[in-house]
Amino acid sequence: MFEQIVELIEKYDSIVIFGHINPDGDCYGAQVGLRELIHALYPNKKVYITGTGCPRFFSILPSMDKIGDDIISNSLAILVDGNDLPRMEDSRIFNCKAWAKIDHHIDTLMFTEGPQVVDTAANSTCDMITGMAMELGVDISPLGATALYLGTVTDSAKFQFVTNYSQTFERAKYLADHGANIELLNTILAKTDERSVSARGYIMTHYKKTKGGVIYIIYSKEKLHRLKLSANAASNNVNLLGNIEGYPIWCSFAEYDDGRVRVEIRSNGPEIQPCAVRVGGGGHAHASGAQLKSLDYGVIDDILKDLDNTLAEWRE
Ligand SMILES: [Mn+2]
Repeated sequence: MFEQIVELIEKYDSIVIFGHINPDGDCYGAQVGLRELIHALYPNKKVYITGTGCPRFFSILPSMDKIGDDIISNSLAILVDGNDLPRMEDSRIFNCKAWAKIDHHIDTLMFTEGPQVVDTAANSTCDMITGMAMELGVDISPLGATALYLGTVTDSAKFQFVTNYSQTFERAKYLADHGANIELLNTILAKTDERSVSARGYIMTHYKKTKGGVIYIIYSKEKLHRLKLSANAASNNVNLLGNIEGYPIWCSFAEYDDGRVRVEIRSNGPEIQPCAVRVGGGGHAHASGAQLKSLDYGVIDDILKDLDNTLAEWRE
């Protein structure tokens, strides 16, 4: 499955692994894990990870590399956990020498720059890279195993959203066998603080409902400042509004300080990815996102109407 990508890796002494905008545990874990995998196969290659990563885990996993433009322009780029070049956080990806992609998001067929492996049935990109390590017979380092476990557990919401349990647990076993520090990861993942607790209280008591039964919450930047919450942190809390009986779609709109708006949509009923695509976003069938240029209530209203229609059709 990964032959073409491995062939390309063989040709380059310098490789930069790129993750998406608003990096999460899967994107960061895949970057670190893939680097460990490549180093296990080719100890002399220079492999860099770029972007902001997840600083929360820097006490047990590596921080990100600072890479000069000269390195970028002489390297193979590998995109992980994202569809396409413009989705990557470090926009210098356009200046690389060659490209390859490993991802589990629904393919929009925009990536034509090189070989790619896309598995939309995989729960996480980390799960795919674990499969890659097993397929290639690689003994991944404990650090790589810990990083890959991070994405495996976060993107599946602690093994709740899994398409193939037998395969996922087989891969998780490989990571445990290779020294993944699961206890320490669990401790970091479970930690919260009082500010987050009060923000959660606000979210769970201030959501709204459309006529059609879609649950939503809109955070202006003023509201976020009052809550002492970043737009990303608010967006990452979208599942607080999930799984409420009778409301299969829930979503949030959070305004960044620069005026852009992050949209997150989730569903345990109809597929909502097409609605995200219609406003320039994308993702998974039941978990998608998008970004709006500004907090335009007309546009938000259109998205909510689109979701209402999707829900109505599904209920028929
Ligand atoms: Mn992912």
